[in-house]
Amino acid sequence: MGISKKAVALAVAFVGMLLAGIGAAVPAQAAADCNVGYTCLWMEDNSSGTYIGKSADYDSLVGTKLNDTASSAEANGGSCSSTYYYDTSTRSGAYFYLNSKSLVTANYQDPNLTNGAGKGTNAGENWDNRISSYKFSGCSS
Ligand SMILES: [Ca+2]
Ligand SMILES: [Ca+2]
Repeated sequence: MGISKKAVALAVAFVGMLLAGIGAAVPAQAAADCNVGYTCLWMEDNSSGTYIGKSADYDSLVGTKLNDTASSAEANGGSCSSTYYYDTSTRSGAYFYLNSKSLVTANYQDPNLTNGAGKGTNAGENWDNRISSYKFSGCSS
């Protein structure tokens, strides 16, 4: 009798924990926030889907889920006025750039890379599923 009562109590506690977990499992839309100091890419349009935020001065996206899959972008350099995005993994050739959201406050995001993207020489091209590297530019030291 004692044991089965204890088992019931444990089961009730366990279900309670599960329910609490379900309630807490709904995440805030944190991924849509591109924090200061970061450049951000999303796999889908409108800053949605799989997300990556990068704060290094430059990097290749090869080996990440966002290599050749990004469909929207936002730049928010903390001390760098823009982010350049390249088709190649070596930061050369065709590119476009976005300004820093916090420093320039204009032209800092593109919600749909299909119909042109940002500014720069190749800004009028289709940049959907194409970005393979980036670098911060216009940095103050
Ligand atoms: Ca995509
Ligand atoms: Ca590419």
